[in-house]
Amino acid sequence: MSGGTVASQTQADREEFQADLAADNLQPLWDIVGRIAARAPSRGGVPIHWPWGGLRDHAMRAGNLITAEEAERRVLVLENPSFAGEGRATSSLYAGIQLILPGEIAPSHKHTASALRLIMEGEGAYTAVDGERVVMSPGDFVVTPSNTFHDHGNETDAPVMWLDGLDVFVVNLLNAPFGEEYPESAQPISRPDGYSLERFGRGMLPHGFVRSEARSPLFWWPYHHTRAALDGMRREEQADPSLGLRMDYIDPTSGQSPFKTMTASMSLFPAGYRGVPYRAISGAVMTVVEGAGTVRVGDETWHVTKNDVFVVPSWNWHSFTAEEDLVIFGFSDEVLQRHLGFWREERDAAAQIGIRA
Ligand code: 1HN
Repeated sequence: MSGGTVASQTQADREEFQADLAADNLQPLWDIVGRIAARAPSRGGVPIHWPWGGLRDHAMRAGNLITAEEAERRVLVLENPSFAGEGRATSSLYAGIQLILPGEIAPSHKHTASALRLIMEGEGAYTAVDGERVVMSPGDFVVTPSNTFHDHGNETDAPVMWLDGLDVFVVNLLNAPFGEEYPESAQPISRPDGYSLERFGRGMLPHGFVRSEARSPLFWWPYHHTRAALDGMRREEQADPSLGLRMDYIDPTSGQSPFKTMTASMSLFPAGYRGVPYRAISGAVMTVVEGAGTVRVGDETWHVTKNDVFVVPSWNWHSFTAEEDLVIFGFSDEVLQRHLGFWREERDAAAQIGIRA
């Protein structure tokens, strides 16, 4: 016997066989294996850049057409053209620009999906999580852990906008979504504004505190703290050749990302920085918090400035160049990929030793 062809085999026989299989809910693996078990990642979406001017204009236009109450959340979803109609920014991440106008409330609800926010414009709107409000400023990072009631309100006289990130597609992959409206638009508040930062954000824990696996008790990371941490790092450390000076947000009671599904970080690229190309298996959504520079992702090159949003899909080479001090917020599925044992990253070794420009 040799491993040759099967005798007396025609295309028609195969097609008939395939039809018979399909009728019994079966598929020949040899036809679909390339689709279901690829040799390398290629379905992370395309690199894409949304300049802030357009995002802001569209968001303000939405503000004239629908209320936050009516919309429940007035959000423009950042959709990767690779996933048209699906609302995905990357294969696993959801991102959107949320606008809340003066006097509005985005009504309280909860759901399985976890959410993160990075404030882009406007000072003084609040988000309420589990009986506590935080009053937010640009650059602040706020999280809504899985299954916690949350509502947002703007009692100021200016619009407030932020970047939302959610793990809805991970939840949906596992068919695990549940959700519930709170009976009133705003949940009752039982603690002073920002109290969780006092209790959990100072390197101490209330005596006897019992950690819940499911959620970070800290849910607000003010930008002035983040920026001070990056400035300290800059004084004392060498920037990573690809990642600049990067700090990751953590749940202080676990030392890990506040989510099991998403990693969030803030990176400083000092003026004049020229990064070495890097790629990782985690797809990411990023936004410029301060400064300006150039971002290369795959075959794309963008000049980026404050509040621009862009997608770095999984396994795409990318690099950063800073004209002036450039601060970039990013979130990705890194923590999940690491937990699953899928993590991979690479640096362009040739560029690192100066063979390539
Ligand atoms: C959600 O609850 C918010 O709470 C924003 O602000 C975006 C997208 C999908 C599902 C739930 C919010 C969302 C969302």
